[in-house]
Amino acid sequence: MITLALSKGRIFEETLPLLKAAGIEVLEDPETSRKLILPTNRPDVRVVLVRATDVPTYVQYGGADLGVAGRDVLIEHGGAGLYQPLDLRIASCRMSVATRDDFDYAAAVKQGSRIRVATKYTEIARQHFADKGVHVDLIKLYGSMELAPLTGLADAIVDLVSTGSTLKANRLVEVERIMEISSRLVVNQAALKLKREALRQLIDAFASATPAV
Ligand code: PRT
Ligand code: MG
Repeated sequence: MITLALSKGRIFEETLPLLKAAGIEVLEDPETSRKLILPTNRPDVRVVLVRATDVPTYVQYGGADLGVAGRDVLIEHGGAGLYQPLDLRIASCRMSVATRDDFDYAAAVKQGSRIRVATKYTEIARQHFADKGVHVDLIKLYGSMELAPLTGLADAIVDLVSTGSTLKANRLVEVERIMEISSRLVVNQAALKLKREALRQLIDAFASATPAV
């Protein structure tokens, strides 16, 4: 049996065409089914639904043989025990710094002031500001980051931006792009040895279905 870990929503939706190219069809819709283990047309392949941030953990400890996770999630997780053979170029967005439109971020950086930054992505933020030599106080949040600058909790946020409409709706502006984000295939290293043939086939099929840069 091969177990693939996916999160509901954009990653599931955008992985479906890649699975299809590999001859795999998921037999139930996660939006209507309450099942957490979904069968496929291949008796030897199943999909497990987990939180996006739990995908690397499932694959690391062998709860799944492989999975699909955002670069953001993988950096925050650390990537230990994971083989990352392929950038699938799906669920693309960018990691950015955003502030209220009346906050002068460039001036604060230039003056060397301590900046309060709220984020769910503390590892990416820590590395980014350390590389820039900017002093920050990081405030860990688990959601609704956009609210932090509006309430005075923080001067800035580090968050994912796709269309920019969430920032706009909250009168925030993107002041710095940190990195481009897309989702990768991650594989359990022990499984890669034990189920070599089957996993290789799957990785190759995914690679063929992934558009070149
Ligand atoms: O939602 P939940 O709390 O269950 O988990 P999650 O947010 O970790 O999962 P999900 O499915 O929302 O995201 C999974 C992965 O998709 C992330 O790890 C990213 O790699 C990728 N991705 C791509 C995004 C976005 N685009 C995105 N736009 N993840 C989140 N967003 C959010 C962003 O945080 C912000 O709130 O969408 C909002 C911004 O979107 P725009 O279009 O308004 O700019
Ligand atoms: Mg989300």
